[in-house]
Amino acid sequence: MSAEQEPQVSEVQTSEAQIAVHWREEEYYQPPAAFVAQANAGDPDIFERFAEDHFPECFTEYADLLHWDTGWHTTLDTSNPPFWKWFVGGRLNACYNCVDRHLATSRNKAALIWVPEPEAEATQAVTYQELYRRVNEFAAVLRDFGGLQVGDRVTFHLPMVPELPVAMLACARLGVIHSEVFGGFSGAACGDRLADSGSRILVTMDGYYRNGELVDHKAKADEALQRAASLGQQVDKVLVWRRHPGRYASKLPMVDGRDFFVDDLLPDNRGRLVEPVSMPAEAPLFLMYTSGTTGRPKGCQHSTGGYLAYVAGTSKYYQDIHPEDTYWCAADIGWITGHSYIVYGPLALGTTSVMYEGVPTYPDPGRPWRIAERLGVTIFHTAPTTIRMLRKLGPDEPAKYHYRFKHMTTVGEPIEPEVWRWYHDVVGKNEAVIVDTWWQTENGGFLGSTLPALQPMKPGSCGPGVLGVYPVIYDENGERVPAGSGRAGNICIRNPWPGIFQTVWGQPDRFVQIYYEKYNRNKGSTDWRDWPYFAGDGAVQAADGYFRILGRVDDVINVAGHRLGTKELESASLTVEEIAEAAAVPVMDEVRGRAVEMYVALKPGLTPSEDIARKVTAAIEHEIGKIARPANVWIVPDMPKTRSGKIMRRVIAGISNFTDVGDVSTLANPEIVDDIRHRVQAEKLARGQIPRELTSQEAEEIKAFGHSE
Ligand code: 6R9
Repeated sequence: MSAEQEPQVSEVQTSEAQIAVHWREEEYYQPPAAFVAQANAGDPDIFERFAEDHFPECFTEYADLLHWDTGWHTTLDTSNPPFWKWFVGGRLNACYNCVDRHLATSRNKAALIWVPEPEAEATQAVTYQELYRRVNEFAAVLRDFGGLQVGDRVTFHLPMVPELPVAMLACARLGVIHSEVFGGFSGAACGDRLADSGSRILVTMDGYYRNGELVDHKAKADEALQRAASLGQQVDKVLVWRRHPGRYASKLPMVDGRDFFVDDLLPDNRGRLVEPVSMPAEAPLFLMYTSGTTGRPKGCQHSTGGYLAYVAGTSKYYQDIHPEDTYWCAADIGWITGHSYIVYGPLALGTTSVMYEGVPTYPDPGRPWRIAERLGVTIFHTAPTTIRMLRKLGPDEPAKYHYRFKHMTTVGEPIEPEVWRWYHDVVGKNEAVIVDTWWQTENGGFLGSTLPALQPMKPGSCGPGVLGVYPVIYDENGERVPAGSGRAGNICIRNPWPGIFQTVWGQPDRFVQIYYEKYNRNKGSTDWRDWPYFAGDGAVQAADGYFRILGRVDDVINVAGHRLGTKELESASLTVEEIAEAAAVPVMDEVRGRAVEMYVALKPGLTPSEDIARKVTAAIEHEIGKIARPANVWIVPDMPKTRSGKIMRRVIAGISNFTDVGDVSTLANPEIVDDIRHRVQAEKLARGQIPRELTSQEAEEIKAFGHSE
């Protein structure tokens, strides 16, 4: 890629299969000299080391960052495509790599610094030595009291507390596969994941602070177990950490013989040590569930060796983590970003990783900057939705605090160039480099980004493929869409990389079908070149090789960086007795990027009411969680449908966003469109939900919505 290329004006082209995208090219920002001088990846020589003709051996550079009990004999085994195996023959333990091996040099250094939400409560520094103790003791509990063995699954439903990384690392120590469900998800959503993973143990917490309130979290456990049981999964034990040991914060009683306080179990395990189990590189380390086109969540299965090598390598070069950095990734560990870039990557490198319990704007939008100032944070990592919120509520707050970031990350959704510039100028005080990192739950680590000292930043673009990763844009027919053509298409990765997930837990056919079938050239081939990975995102590549990600091409709505499946939202709505049909669509939202709007049609003979709309919202909160709460629920007389009876989501998405609904002449009931439009748009205006004008890119997204049906 050549960064010096003249900014180019994209052409507008339209075809059935491709979206045309046109916008102003943004200007480059160069990394500050002070950053370049100290960067881990400062020598352009690195591009040569990771050049395509050095694939796959280039990734031994990442694997060499780890301690291996036994070396590997095959870097990449492609014999059973697309189930790639990395570092075959190698054995290691992820917990040993993140904890034990740092003791010799850094036992007194903070591994984690935990900031509770209540500002009066003291910050907790957990040294590597203490982490070692806590992990060992909890591993003893899991093994001896929980009866867990290598390969068993255990589900966590834990908030942002140090007990979460402790529990993850304890599992890793035992070779037990952890599956953390985001704490904000409902009990029902947790139950679905408990059942899918076949967990016999749930680890949860009584309560945690959020927005100034001590949330009763344990209340969700009963619901989760009930749901799991209804799906045929019996959970034997619930291990409950207490937010304040000895003081139970939940209103729900503990169930005798089933629920146990962890702080009651630990004293008997004081000082116990558990040998780290040496695991094959390709043994699963954890599952992380994500939404897709159908209702059933997908448990993305990540490996031990490939995954850990990949997050360590990308943390070193892209996060530029040095052992003496204080690194704060403000994501939730309940998402992949937290697994890779709060826990495994930073701890593998022996740095200090900051965790914050609560809401970034609590008690005011200066909070993150106070934390950064107090702890001397040097690297800051967050999502556009948080940046937008902090910019809206406290645009001048960063200037009031004396922190200095050398590096900042944005992840999870496209960032608008204006928001990027506020992040750069105000949060970064014009002295921090920014990396916009594009990747997914399935990927383990970054796929698209700039190497911070060596490639200039461009607001709104993530950059080129990362080291050793070769993205490409294909059109619907599998033809390559050239860089600089101004045309969008489906972004794919041509080659495997060590962080790629191994399969969808229990659904290997779905793994192949969703991610590889579309562009596979030859099913019998064991050549990785025939198996491009289909990411499910639309993208455009500029002439300089930088990618701009446009968003999902499947039926997934990205709300505040969280993937919500339309089918999950719709089936939740259908649990309301009065509802006959439901459709979920995205609407543009100033802070969250996208919000959800639900359209529902009632069973015959029923009259629309506020009460029914409220029930739909409650059902979604119950089935998924509050993050999925719809902005509006519209009860309509009928859905716009094709002659074959399919709901045309793009039409209602157009109505919700006040954009062109496109051609409706082929609908079975075209007359309904105007009817719905008048009702919905009049009501939105009455509610003060005045839409802003969409960018051409956003308008294209709405037009394409639901096209995968
Ligand atoms: C890590 C994570 C993945 C989806 C992905 C894409 C969107 C993530 C992005 C981005 C534009 C970025 N996405 N990073 N879009 N620029 N830097 O977010 O994983 O929760 O699985 O979401 O998020 O649409 O496909 P996940």
